[in-house]
Amino acid sequence: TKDLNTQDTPALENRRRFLGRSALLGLAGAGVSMGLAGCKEEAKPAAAGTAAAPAPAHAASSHEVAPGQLDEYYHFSSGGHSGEVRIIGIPSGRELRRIPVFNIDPMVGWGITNESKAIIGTNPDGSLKYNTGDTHHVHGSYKDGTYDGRWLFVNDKIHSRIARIRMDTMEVDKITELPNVMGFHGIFPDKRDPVDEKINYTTRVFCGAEFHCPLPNDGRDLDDPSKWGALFSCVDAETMEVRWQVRVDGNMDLTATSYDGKLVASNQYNTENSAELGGMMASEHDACVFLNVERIEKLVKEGKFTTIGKSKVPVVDGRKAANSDPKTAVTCYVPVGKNPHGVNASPDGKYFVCAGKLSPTSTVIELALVHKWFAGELAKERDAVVAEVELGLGPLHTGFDGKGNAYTSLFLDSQVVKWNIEKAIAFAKGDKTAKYVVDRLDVNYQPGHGFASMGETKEADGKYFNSGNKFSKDRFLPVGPLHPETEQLIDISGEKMKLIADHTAYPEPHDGIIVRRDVVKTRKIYNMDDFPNKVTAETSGIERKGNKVHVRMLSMAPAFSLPIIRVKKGDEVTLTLTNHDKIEDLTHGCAIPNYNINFIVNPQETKSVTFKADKPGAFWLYCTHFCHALHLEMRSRFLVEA
Ligand code: K7E
Ligand code: RUQ
Ligand code: CUA
Ligand code: CA
Repeated sequence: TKDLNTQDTPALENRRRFLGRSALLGLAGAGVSMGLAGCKEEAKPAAAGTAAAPAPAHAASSHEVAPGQLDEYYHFSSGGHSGEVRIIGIPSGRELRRIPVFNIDPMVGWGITNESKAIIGTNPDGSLKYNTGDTHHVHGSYKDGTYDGRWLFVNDKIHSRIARIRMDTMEVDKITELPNVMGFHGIFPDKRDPVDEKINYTTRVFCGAEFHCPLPNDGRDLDDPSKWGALFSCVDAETMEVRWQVRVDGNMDLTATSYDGKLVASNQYNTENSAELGGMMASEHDACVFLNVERIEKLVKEGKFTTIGKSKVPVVDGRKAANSDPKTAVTCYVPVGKNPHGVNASPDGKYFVCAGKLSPTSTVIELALVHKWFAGELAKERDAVVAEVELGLGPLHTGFDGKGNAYTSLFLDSQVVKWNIEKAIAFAKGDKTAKYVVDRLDVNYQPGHGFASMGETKEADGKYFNSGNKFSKDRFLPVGPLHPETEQLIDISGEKMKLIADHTAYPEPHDGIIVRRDVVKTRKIYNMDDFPNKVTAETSGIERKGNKVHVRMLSMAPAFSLPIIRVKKGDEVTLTLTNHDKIEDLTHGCAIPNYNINFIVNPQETKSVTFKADKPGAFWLYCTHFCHALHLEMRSRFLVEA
């Protein structure tokens, strides 16, 4: 690209030399193999004295969380194709909890109990519709530009579902499948209403679709990808219903919302609308598409939309051909560096940063200028770009410290680069003395997402930065061909970044948020009355209606209320269990051997399972969760008559 700004440091040059020719050649030719080439070169661990040599062990620092001490932050992390979400303490790296979302978790009984199955979604025969998921991005609901501690939202890239986690119990309470969408990747809640000044909190969640597919995807147009399309979706945060969709040109990767609530952005690496790898890399520029929420909702209100297939969700046309007049357009396609991955909004609300991936640059787009374009006062979309500066090879994601600095991950260079946004803009405007690169830090290895403490809120505090690395190689004890991932914790409070810890993660976290601990307010125990099917001492017992048997039982350490549960072979058994213990942390489990039943009930919680008693015999229903000195004795006889 002609308008590429270059500002390199000697350190980067050394590192590139080490990375070897293949990666650079790959980049020069926009080669398909560039990503792999970078990894392969660095996989030779013995290159001592180079940037990739293991960092020296760090002495215990002030970041240590001593036994009995609590962390300063919660890190809510996606779990990738494990389908879950994790909660980690920062700075300790302690894994505090796993939240099953799209996966099955026998520990809590997620995907096993009737209640969790109803949330995940079932087939007419009661079996789960899906039991896999791919979570990439977790984001919290907002109020006044910062987290309100109410909800987390997370995407499922495989089956295009959005899940909501209530933060008082850290459990999923709703899952919605997006119609006519494939590869739902970017997700971001809005920060305020686009019109109503009084609504300063999250009411919508936006979802980008990465893969084109036939519309509707019912067997038509299989051999004509030119007819396939990608839809951007808006989900109501409260009801979790899909409010509307917009058909765009090109695909959508990640998503970010503006602090003024008016615009939402999605980076596009396939503006070519291609179905093939080569075609997706054909253009010199791709785009960051901005969607005008107020205008879209006006069109929906006026009935100016279509629907697709069986879906009743209004679909507005956001393609270029239908949006040539900026003053009425619902979409603005701002050209950015080739095949970008990632778009992030700066905490001051002024900029959106897109990273190039196949271009070594980061593009800074000024929100006010995008607004100007929508007002018909900016000549070209590209004029909204205020800087496009070189950072290094394979830039992906960007975090912010709230002090005007951005931190971009460089996948190929295996670095995090700290750069100053205003200086980058000054440099791009012609001030070649403006040193925008502040610092570089080698990470181990190949970083994906990087994110800072409170970095996606107005309260970005510039304390910690988490680098989610895709390869750990030699950083941990070998555990077989499959390695853990490395989450590296970086102290960003000073001018220079300081690597303070290597934390392991089960594959594969992508993105996360680091939230101040005072934001999160969880319940100590459940409220029994929140469960309409709760079992009390009065209702405990066995009720038969034909071959349907309802077993109502309660648990109180160290016993279940029914010592014997007798049914007949062929009965359909529903077992409802309420934990009557009120002591915080006193959880019981319920497992039935040979019947594949396994779940827990927390204090004052109720859960149920339904299954067919198809195996005659005696089975010990036992407590799985160590609860009492007589935990092992906490069991009942489940007797199935032949
Ligand atoms: Cu870069 Cu899905 Cu956010 Cu992974 S995506 S890293
Ligand atoms: S028993 S404390 Cu299996 Cu040793 Cu659990
Ligand atoms: Cu109840 Cu163990
Ligand atoms: Ca492209």
